[in-house]
Amino acid sequence: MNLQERLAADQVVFTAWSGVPDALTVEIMALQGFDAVTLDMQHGGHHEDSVLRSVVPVRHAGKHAIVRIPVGRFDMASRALDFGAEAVIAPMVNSVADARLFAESMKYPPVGGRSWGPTFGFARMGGTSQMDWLRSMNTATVSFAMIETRSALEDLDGILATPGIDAIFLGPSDFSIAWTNGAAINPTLEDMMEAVSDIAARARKAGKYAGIFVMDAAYTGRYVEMGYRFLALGNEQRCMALGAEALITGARESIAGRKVDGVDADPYASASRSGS
Ligand code: 3PY
Ligand code: MG
Repeated sequence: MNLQERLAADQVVFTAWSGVPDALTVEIMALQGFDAVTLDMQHGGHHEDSVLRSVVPVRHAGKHAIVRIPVGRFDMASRALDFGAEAVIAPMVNSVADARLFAESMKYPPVGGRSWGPTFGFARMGGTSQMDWLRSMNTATVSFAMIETRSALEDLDGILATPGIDAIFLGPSDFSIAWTNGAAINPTLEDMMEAVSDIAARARKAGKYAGIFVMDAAYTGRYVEMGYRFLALGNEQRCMALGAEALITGARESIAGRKVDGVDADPYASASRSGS
């Protein structure tokens, strides 16, 4: 199943978040247990060349390749699709006008104005007939409009009603900054959870999909209960930090209390005892 079919089937989809613009690193992320990898061009280091190269290991691992474009770079949305991405996440879609521009770049006529030229994507996605591609791609690709400001919230129904917008993706960090008028950054701010829940409900009611960036894995169940199905998890830094912490903790626990030739096997235990 492609990403759109999985979301239509109401499946939970977990995406890794990649900010290291290197196809070998993306390959490692793609080979973990995620369903998809999102290549981040907004705050991550990905750029056109790294996206062009990184879609390959993601698809090779049987995962969905997704790109988050920089703010307002709707030209890059079409290019990401031409490179073989299945979905594009556009940050800071703050109005119906933004949503229209995004949809225009994501969908072929008559829905939008995407220009023809899937130079890499056609072969990467197993295309066989240009007409089939033209006919199928408007539904097979997923456009996620990011909701992360007060103006986006005010225009939510219009954004959801925009032809060619398939889904919303909530950015809880920016949303918390907007929610508190710049007083705080707290992606799990309890005070905004009702709004976070309402956004998913309104998206689903409009027949669109809802996604969110999960900053704290413990909130995942709550988000799924609210109606979010597309859930973005950690980037390379977070995965490495968690993995390294688990490894080093496991190794320390394993040697704690053991002696080698009468000396503590745990170098940190001896070091702290000697005061160094
Ligand atoms: C946000 O939380 O603002 C994001 O953009 C997450 O990716
Ligand atoms: Mg954001």
